[in-house]
Amino acid sequence: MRIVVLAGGIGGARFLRGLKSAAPAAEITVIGNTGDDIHLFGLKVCPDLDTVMYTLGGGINEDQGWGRADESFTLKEELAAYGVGPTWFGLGDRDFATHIVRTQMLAAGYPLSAVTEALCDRWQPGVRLLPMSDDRVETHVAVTENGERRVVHFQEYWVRLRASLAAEAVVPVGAEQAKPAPGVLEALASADVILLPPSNPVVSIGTILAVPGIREAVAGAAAPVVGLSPIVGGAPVRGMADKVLAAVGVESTAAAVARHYGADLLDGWLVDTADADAVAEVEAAGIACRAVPLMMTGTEATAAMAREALSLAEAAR
Ligand code: GDP
Ligand code: FO1
Ligand code: CA
Repeated sequence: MRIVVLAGGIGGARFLRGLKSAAPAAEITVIGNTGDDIHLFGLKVCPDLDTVMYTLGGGINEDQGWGRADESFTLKEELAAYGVGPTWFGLGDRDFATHIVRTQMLAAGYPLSAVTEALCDRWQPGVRLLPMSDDRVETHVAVTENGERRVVHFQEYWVRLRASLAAEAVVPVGAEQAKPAPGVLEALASADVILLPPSNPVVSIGTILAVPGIREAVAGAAAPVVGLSPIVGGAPVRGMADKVLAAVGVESTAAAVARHYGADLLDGWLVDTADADAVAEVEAAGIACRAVPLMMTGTEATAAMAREALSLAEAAR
């Protein structure tokens, strides 16, 4: 079975761990979000690709959900001693090595997809990890800070500002000109199932779908498309997805996110048992829906979610 997953960082990565356990024989292709990418200290950092790679490869900081386990921050402290920032972004010593290798390969002319494959040679994530695009896409957020309207990089909004200001607009800069990375459209066309894990619907999956051709390929694929709600009981399980959902005029409810993706894209949608009330509303929108436990408390609970998603896909086929 060929499964394609559109993934952001922490939610996508944790779901993939459960999916691998639920479907050990499946050939899994991950289309990763690169809109969170940022250039720092002359290096290209790809947080969502790295979160998937480290989580599935056994190198993740489990408590945090991002960055390396057993990390130190000597380099960051030395840079700060020179007055070189940003100080608000926590790049660790072990993590720096990944960004140095990536930047060196990009400078030598390799596309991001080839670089990601090379990095995965070390981590062996057990999935084929493709960036959504080899072209540069960077999500920016418009905010009003101290009475002044300005646009900040998504990481600055998320990490420095902790999404404490209203997101007035979320713009995936460069997405319109970007092309899907090699293998992305082919994987979608030949998939048996396409899954949208509980990832951020705006800045993770929304950004992937904003690359021209990808949304069309998902909606037009022969395979059923099933998503899992990242919103449980009217709020994001983790993070501040409600802030960026508000920017696109979507309420933070499991049903509103399903309607935002739309019946043209989704065949099925899983909501948490806490949102069982939403099932009728989602089905009325033309999307098959079931309420099942959706808290990724461990690999077994997450594998059960993956099995429910595959079962709903089978029913929606
Ligand atoms: P990020 O790139 O690190 O922000 O990660 P993603 O975009 O992949 O996913 C973040 C989303 O996953 C957030 O909106 C959370 O609400 C959601 N999420 C995190 N943990 C869980 C969980 O256990 N269950 C569900 N249903 N959603 C979760
Ligand atoms: N998230 C934070 O909240 N604070 C950080 O300092 C931080 C650093 C960081 C470094 C590398 C990396 O791959 C991820 C990092 N993240 C950090 C997580 C990342 O910003 C977010 O998970 C997502 O991009 C939000 O969707
Ligand atoms: Ca992310």
